[in-house]
Amino acid sequence: MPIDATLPYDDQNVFAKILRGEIPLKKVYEDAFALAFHDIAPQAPVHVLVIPKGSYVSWDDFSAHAPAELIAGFVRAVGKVARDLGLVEPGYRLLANLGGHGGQEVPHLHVHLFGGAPLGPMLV
Ligand code: IU
Repeated sequence: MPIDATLPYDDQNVFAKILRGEIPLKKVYEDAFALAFHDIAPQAPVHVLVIPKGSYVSWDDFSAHAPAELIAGFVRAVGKVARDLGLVEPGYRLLANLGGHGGQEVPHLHVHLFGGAPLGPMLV
């Protein structure tokens, strides 16, 4: 069920629990700015989620309100994860869903990193 991305941050959302270590995860990478882990329902041979450390509902919330150091650190982390997974060549896809029309289901900003096979054209 897609979320309303205009709602305040819910600190009981599943990724908040993952960040607090309350739920197990298949960790790929962690630093001061970001945590990356394997999606529980992968839609590609490689399907990793990268989330910022902090209470941000969506890309809109994060881009408007996060401190510049966190934004830079998060962006660097996303790139590093893809590089470390060996995805730069042959390539990969990044995706962030937002709100109802975007189909966002978890109300903590996450970037999907897809790779490991030719992904074909974007459907939308
Ligand atoms: P979306 O962009 O909010 O639609 O994507 C949420 C993703 O989070 C989706 O791919 C789920 O499979 C994934 N996920 C997860 O990895 N672990 C969980 O506990 C839950 C969802 I709930």
